[in-house]
Amino acid sequence: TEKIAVVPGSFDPITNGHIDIIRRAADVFDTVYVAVLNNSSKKPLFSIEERTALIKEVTKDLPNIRIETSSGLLIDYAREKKAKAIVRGLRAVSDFEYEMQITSMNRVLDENIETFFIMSKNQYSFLSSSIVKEVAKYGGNVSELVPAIVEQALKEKFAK
Ligand code: COD
Repeated sequence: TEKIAVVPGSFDPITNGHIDIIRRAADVFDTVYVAVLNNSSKKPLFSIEERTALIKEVTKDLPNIRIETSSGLLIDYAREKKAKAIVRGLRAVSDFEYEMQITSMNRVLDENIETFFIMSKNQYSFLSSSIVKEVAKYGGNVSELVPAIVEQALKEKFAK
């Protein structure tokens, strides 16, 4: 049977760290849904449409991934997609507490969907969308951290 996973996130914007996790998930699972969701504790810089378009562009060489958005609960989305797994990335120890919380909550909501963690590559373990936005806002060079098209989108956003 087809093994389906969901890689959820706010992706505001997608970074090389996210891309690494998506690629590695796509290597293990038959189909990977990248779900662009709202994190109610974050105020996004890019709209859902902009974030989705950037992800589509930088992952277009991967045949087995689908990029979608959803405004509801992650677990409902995962169930709807018949996903067996939610895949999350783990960077430093600082991610652990938060990831434990959402994993436990999602397990209460549906105990049949597993959460899998992929450890970040060393070179990306301190990379986050927030850091990228902070650096780009003040005109710093983010070309090692995000694809060129994302770098361009950040420039345009902060030029306004
Ligand atoms: N290296 C490896 N992994 C990374 C890196 C990196 N450099 N940067 C980010 N990641 C991983 C993150 O650890 C995460 O697993 C994923 O990439 C996405 O990260 P973000 O920051 O874009 O996404 P989050 O953490 O804001 O996503 C939170 C959700 C949107 C998934 C969450 O808020 C959610 O599920 N919202 C929907 C409503 C819901 O169901 N809420 C209840 C949850 S209990």
